[in-house]
Amino acid sequence: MSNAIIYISPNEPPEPWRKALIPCLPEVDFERDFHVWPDDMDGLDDPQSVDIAIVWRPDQGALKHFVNLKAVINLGAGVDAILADKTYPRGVPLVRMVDPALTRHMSEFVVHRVLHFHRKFHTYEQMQRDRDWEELPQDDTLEKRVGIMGLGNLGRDAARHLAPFGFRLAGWSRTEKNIDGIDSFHGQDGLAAFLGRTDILVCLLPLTAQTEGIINRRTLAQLPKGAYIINAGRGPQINEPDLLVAIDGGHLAGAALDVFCDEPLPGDSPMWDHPKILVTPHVASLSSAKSAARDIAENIRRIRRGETPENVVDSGAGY
Ligand code: NDP
Ligand code: OXD
Repeated sequence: MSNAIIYISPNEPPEPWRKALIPCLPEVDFERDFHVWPDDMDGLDDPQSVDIAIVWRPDQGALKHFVNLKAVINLGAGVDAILADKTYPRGVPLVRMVDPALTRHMSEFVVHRVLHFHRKFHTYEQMQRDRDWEELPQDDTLEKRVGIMGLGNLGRDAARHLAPFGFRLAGWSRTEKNIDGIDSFHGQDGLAAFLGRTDILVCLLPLTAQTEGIINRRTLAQLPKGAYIINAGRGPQINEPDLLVAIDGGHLAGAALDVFCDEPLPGDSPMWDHPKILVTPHVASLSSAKSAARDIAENIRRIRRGETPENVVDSGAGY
C-alpha cells in the first residue's frame, strides 16, 4: 500500500499547493495519493495509509482520523490554531513554515508601518482630507526607538531591514540573545525595561499561553506616552479594549493591526473606522506555494526516510 498525503484547510484552496508540489515531488502519484479533506476522500480507501498531513487552520478534530501520521506540515508560521485542537495527535511532529518569501513580505509590512508612523504619514493623510497645508516637526530617525517583540525568523529579519534607516533597535525574546545592533531584552524580567525604551512597538510573537494578553493595561502603561503599536503576531496577544482605552486616553498615538481576537474583524468593531488605527485583514505576509513547495517536498522526503524534518515545533513551548 502506498503512502498518502491529506490536505486539510477549510479556507485555503488546495490547488496552488498541489500545483506547486507536483514538480517538487516527482516520486509521488498525486492522482492517487494526494487527497483533500473532506471533499476528495473517495479515492482514499484506507485513511491509515495517510502519513503526511498538510494543513492550514484545519477543522478541529479532522487530524484524529489519520492514525498513522508521521508529521503534520503547517502552511504558516503560527501553529496556535493547531495546538488549540484538543484532539491534535500530540506525539506527531508538527512542522511550521519558515520560508524566505514569508519572511521578506513580513519585513516589508513592518518597515512600511514603522516608516508610516515615524514620518507621521497617518497625520498627513488626515490633513489632506482636511485640506490642511502645514509642516509637522520631523523626528530624527537616529533617535527613534523601535522595539520588536519576538526575535525569531520574522523579528530578526524585520530588524535587519530597519537597521539601515538608523533606528535605535531593541528586541524582546524568551531566551537571551546577542545580536549585533539590537539591544536585547528577554523574559518577564526584561519586559518593563524593553517597553520603557520603545517608541514604536512591533509585535511578532507566536500565540502561546505566555503571550496571550501580553499587551494589556499594565504593559501599555509601561510604553512612553505617544508610542505606537504594530501587531502582526496574533490578535489575542493584545487586550483590545485596553488598547482602545490607551489610544482614546492619549497615552498611545496609534496602532497598525493586522491580526485581531475575532477574525474576520466584525463589521461593528470600533477599530474599523478609528482615526488612529490602521486595519489590514491578516495579510502582513501570506504563505506562497511557489516559494515554499520545495522545502515542504524536502521535508516530506526526510520524514519518509525516517529522518527528523526541519522546523519542528517545540510543543512544550507552543511555537
Ligand atoms: P519564531 O518561532 O521564529 O520566533 C518567535 C519569537 O518569539 C522568538 O524570538 C521567541 O523567543 C519569541 N517568544 C516566544 N514566546 C515568548 C515569550 N513567552 N516571551 C518572549 N518572547 C517569546 O516565529 P516567527 O518569527 O517565524 O513567527 C512569529 C509569529 O508571527 C508566528 O507565530 C505568527 O503568529 C505570526 N505571523 C503572522 C503573519 C501575518 O500575516 N500576520 C504571517 C506569519 C507569521 P526565543 O527566540 O527565545 O525562542
Ligand atoms: C502565519 C500567518 O502564521 O499567516 O503564517 O498568520
